[in-house]
Amino acid sequence: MFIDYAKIRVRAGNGGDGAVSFRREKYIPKGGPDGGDGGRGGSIVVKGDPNVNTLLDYRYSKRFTAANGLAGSGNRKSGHSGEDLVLRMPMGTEIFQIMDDGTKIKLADVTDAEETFVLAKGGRGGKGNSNFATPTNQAPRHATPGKRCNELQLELVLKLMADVGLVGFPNAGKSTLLSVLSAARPKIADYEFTTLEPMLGVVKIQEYQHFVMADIPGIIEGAHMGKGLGHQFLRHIQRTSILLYLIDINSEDPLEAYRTLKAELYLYDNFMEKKPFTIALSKIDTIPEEERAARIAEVSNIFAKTTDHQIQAISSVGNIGLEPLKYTLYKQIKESL
Ligand SMILES: Nc1nc2c(ncn2[C@@H]2O[C@H](COP(=O)(O)OP(=O)(O)OP(=O)(O)O)[C@@H](O)[C@H]2O)c(=O)[nH]1
Ligand SMILES: [Mg+2]
Repeated sequence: MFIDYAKIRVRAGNGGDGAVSFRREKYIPKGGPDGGDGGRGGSIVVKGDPNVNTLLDYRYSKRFTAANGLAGSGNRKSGHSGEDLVLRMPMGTEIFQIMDDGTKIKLADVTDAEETFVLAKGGRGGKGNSNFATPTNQAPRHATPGKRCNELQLELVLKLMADVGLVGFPNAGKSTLLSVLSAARPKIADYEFTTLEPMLGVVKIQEYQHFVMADIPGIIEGAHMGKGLGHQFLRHIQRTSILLYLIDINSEDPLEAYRTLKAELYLYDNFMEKKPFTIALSKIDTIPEEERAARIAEVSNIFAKTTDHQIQAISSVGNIGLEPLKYTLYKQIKESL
């Protein structure tokens, strides 16, 4: 199951207490103070993991506590530090702390594999009484306690990391395109809202050259207000480098379709409009061959009046125009970096 939101509670480990102790040795009646320091508590650390794709784990267990530091002991022995607790999260996870008044503070943005962030630092250990001996007080009887750590409430929001975001009405052929360009096997069917969860696919250009494309559920007018499957998936294309608008060549009004999609993205997030994009007309195999070129030219001309974008005509089923599309996208990604 794909889960892209979770709330959890974390607590770093408390510091161990400092010890009060005095040296006891044969023939030394009055030993000096030798209480050791407490160990540091373990921290709560988050690490980006490319093998984790969902926040599912954080749906089921919601409380995470790092180990406490141990108390110091005699002979100036420091207590052991508590081990850090490492939480592995998918790349693209944003972590917010929810404050008591409900406001949120961003703590981390997990974007790279193996990158770590300390979300909550373990408590410092207390000082043993051996630290407090002075010329006037050679037998101090006090030590300090370790620092106690409070629980933090965190919100985890996953925004998938992809280079290209596929945008289109339901049934436009987005999942089919992803399935022919990559090894991803999304569900495909001849009805709307087949795709219910975002999916990523790696599109290979050549060895060492590839990009990641994200397929999301179809968008309809009003999506930004929650219509259809709504805006809950739009965030997964929020940080792609570019967008690919996919428009069925059989749409009644392809230009209007494109405008509606663009408007929905803009209403969701103004920044989306600034992203570079490519427009592709899908399913051109459904137009009889003798009419095809004319129909493509007709639609391209309509678009040419309002945008200087080249339209790419493709068919995932008929394997038409897919290679040029791949190269166009790849080039656009490189240029956008
Ligand atoms: N003839 C033809 N049919 C296609 C092509 N691409 C997709 N289809 C068909 O169009 C229907 C919808 O395809 P999907 O890939 O599921 O469409 P989608 O955009 O992912 O749809 P949602 O997930 O509902 O938003 C399926 O029946 C596909 O077989 C194409 O290039 N040519
Ligand atoms: Mg789909």
